[in-house]
Amino acid sequence: MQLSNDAVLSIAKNFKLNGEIVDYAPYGNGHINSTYCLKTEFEGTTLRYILQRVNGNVFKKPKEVMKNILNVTSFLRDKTDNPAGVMSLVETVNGKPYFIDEEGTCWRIYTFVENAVCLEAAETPEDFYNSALAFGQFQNQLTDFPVEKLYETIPDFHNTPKRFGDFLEAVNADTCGRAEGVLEEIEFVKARRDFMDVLYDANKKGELPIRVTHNDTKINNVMLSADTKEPLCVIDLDTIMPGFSVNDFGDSIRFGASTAAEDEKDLGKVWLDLDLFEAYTKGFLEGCAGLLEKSEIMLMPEGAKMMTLECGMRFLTDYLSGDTYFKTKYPEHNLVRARTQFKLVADMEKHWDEMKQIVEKYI
Ligand code: ADP
Ligand code: GN1
Ligand code: MG
Repeated sequence: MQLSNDAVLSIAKNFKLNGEIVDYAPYGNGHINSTYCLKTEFEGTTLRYILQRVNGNVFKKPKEVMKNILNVTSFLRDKTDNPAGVMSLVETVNGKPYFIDEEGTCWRIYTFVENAVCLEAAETPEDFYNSALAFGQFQNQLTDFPVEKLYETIPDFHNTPKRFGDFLEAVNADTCGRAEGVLEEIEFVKARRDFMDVLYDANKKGELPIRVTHNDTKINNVMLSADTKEPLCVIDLDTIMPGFSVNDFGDSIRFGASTAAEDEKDLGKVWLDLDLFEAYTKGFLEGCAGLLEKSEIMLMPEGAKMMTLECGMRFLTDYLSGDTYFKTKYPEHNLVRARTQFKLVADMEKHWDEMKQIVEKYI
């Protein structure tokens, strides 16, 4: 959804911005929210802000999303001596951290994280290592955050067995008549039915604790210092919820250790890059600084495969259901994305022993 100038200005005027808005444009590559960069002129300099329309189809209780973000960011701010490393919301003129418009849609403004880069793909293994440090440190800093204070902003977000049930329902309903064209992909998922319980089973056995996790750890959800590329700030805090550390690890691998983009059409270009896998493993464990248990670390390859399989299944479910969840740019977009995920899963299975050995090196 793109807004007219007038609409942006009428939303933005509800917030306490410094200066007058002189420019705005859609911004970033997120699949869920609508993001705009606003520019204002203030005392002779240009300031930037991030305006976001929270997707009410995905986040049914946006006020709970905002409460989580406020709680977590104030907790992190109390811990740090670098406030630039924590996301900061701009208040509305009524002193609120978000604005609800006439249609009930939730809007918020963050100050722009300046002197930083947000990458769609690592340019070097060091970039990826730095993003791993950022997410590992984030995990570590939140270890004593009171988990009972968190709302589950998307229930069962990384409940892969439940996602599998939703997928089967979408196949059976076949509301768009698309199932016949993707029988191979459907079989690929069904053949991995048993694997989907692995992390929940480990949790039941006491091998995988529930922690406060980010749950959407793509490299484009972290800002690195523009000068040094060192970790600066973790962003996209909408899905902070109780979860498994190995899923935070795994979602980063899914997106960032692939040799191709998430929506690459040529599957011949899509592989798991084991050097990137190792760089991330090293960085994530360093960032976690001894927090993770051995049994948990041993399950990191499972986290990578789980997040990749789950995400592929989610893209395919959305394709079968008429593309109502993820933003798409063309009719087959979700199917293309699902195929890259399944190619990666297959490649992980091929390199399973190597993945395990890499992780063991860092215990
Ligand atoms: P989505 O949930 O749709 O992925 P994000 O919160 O990740 O939305 O924002 C989309 C993009 O906007 C990010 O990938 C990043 O490039 C940019 N962005 C978001 N917040 C900020 C910020 N505070 N400062 C600078 N860039 C930001
Ligand atoms: C979405 O919002 P964004 O683009 O960072 C999605 C993630 C998926 C990802 C796939 C709330 O992330 O779960 O892994 O797309 N976020 C939500 O790229 O569903
Ligand atoms: Mg994002």
